[in-house]
Amino acid sequence: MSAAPEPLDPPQLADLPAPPEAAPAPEAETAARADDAAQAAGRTAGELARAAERKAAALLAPPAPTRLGDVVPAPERIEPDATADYLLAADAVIRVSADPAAVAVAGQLAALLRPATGYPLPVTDAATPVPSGGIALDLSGEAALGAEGYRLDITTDGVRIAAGTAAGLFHGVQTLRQLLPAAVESATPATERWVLPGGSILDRPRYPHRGAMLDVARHFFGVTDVLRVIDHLARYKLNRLHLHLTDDQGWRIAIDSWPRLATVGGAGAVGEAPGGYYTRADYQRIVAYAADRHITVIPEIDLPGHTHAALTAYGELAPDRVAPPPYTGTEVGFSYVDPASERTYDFVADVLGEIAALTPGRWLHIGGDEAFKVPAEVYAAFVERVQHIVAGLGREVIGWHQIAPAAHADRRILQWWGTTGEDPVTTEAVRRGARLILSPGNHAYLDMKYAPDTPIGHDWAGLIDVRRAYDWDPASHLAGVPAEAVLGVEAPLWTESVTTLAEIEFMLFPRLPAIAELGWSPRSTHDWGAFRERLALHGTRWAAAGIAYHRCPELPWPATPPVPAPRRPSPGAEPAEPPPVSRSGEPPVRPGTTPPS
Ligand code: TNX
Repeated sequence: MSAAPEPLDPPQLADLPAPPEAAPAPEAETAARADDAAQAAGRTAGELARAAERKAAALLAPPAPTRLGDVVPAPERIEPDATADYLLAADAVIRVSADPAAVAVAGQLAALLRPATGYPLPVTDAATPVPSGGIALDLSGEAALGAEGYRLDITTDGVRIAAGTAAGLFHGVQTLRQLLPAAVESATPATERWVLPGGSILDRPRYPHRGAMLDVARHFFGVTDVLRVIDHLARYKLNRLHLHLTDDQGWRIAIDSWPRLATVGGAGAVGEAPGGYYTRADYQRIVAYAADRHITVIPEIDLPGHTHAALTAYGELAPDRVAPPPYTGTEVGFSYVDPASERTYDFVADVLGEIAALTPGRWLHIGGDEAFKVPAEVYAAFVERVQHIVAGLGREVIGWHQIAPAAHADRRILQWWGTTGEDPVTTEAVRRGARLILSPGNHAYLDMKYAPDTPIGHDWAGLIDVRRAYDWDPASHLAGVPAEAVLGVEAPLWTESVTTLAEIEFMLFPRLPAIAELGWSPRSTHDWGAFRERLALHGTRWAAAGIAYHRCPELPWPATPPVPAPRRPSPGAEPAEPPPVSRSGEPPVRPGTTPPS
């Protein structure tokens, strides 16, 4: 078995070094002794006096509107302290360790908080950042927090986030954001007391792979849409964006050595929708934006099937050497590049080589699904050659679980999308060393409808309401697969019927946070009743951020979200807040989409 997920020994908050505490205010002491004590704690008497003032102000303030436990995904450990609520003041400073990656996170935090608070929130670096009435981001190298964990302490004197990595600080910032009043999501200054609930959180992910997939091939989504999806992933501590870049209906990335793939193969989409493709610069912009949010892009070139768009551009790759006309329908399984032609392997090597050169991440996804017309032995031999090409590029292979029968390749990963709880072929591949990402079609496929009347989406894997998205355990999902072979979870969004950003958001929210929680939170926190309460509170945040979401009946949405939604909800969504935006008009009906009943 190759590397197992990061070990999870259960640390206690007490196991970790305590944050540097401010010395308690020396009440009945002389000024000189107070100064000595203050200096011992690295603070002047004036600073201590201000800390005491802040403590008094916080005690007089109304309690924080958000509870420390209202975080999604649920943190590993929470210790609330009702006496320690913190009021963010207009003159608060963000102090951060003098490390470029940490300073970048501090800049992101300031950029998150400035629009709604209207506070300047200057960022300054320090050898050992302490809150001093503001927010400290401390890259302290606490090894027990792992590659992505963080510790958050909220006291009347400020907030301290400590982590061993910038990714950990970034995740801590997402938690901090969720603990502020929902109006923090507003793009314009809001009148609000920015009170945070006191206490401590210790948090680390259950799995190293927590992803979402966006199909940009069936319908094309431009760079700004993808960047916004990346923001959504970041909020919920996901760390992988899998881009399904090629399919029968469109090829979406420029390849210099095979230019017609994008210009010809990228021209169309499902139905009448416009095509499009990412230039190299576009793709690099997406990769860099994701990396700034500690998210790795996993590009997928689907092979040998789902390649009709490539064949329209280069007939030489087709078994009959004839370039077919474009395909705009939604059938699957009919196309393939010729596995018997050496030219096909030139194509694969050139394409994967160019993509690898643009992609800093370790993984190349080679698809492998639904190549129904390729005989089994030919298919396995093809996959083995492609695995070899990927290894030659210094990268690790991910493929849909159909690649299981092919010989093992070092560190290869299978992405399970079946709808049953067992599959001997996949189990056998795991026995030979493969590891798994779980995307069970009947729980994690966000292109499935929520309910029979959902205006867009499929139902071949069943209806997936929030409870169904949430109620499964990645560790025991596939019979015969040991828990150590599971790297994590991923929620794919196929876009045969999804045509706009609002529709993407409508399918992601509120289900994406459910999958995110399965990937991040310890199993001991798993509790549908508590989750639905916590998640429903986020509707107010999504409305404030202008995110379209489905107000599905299974969640206890707050009756009157206090923050108005600036954007029109997507078709089928209940209005996010009164006064309602008109739900005029029928949801769009497109080729390949079942009209709503
Ligand atoms: C199956 S899942 C597919 C996709 C479709 C999806 C629709 C997988 C690896 N292949 O080609 O878009 O179903 O739900």
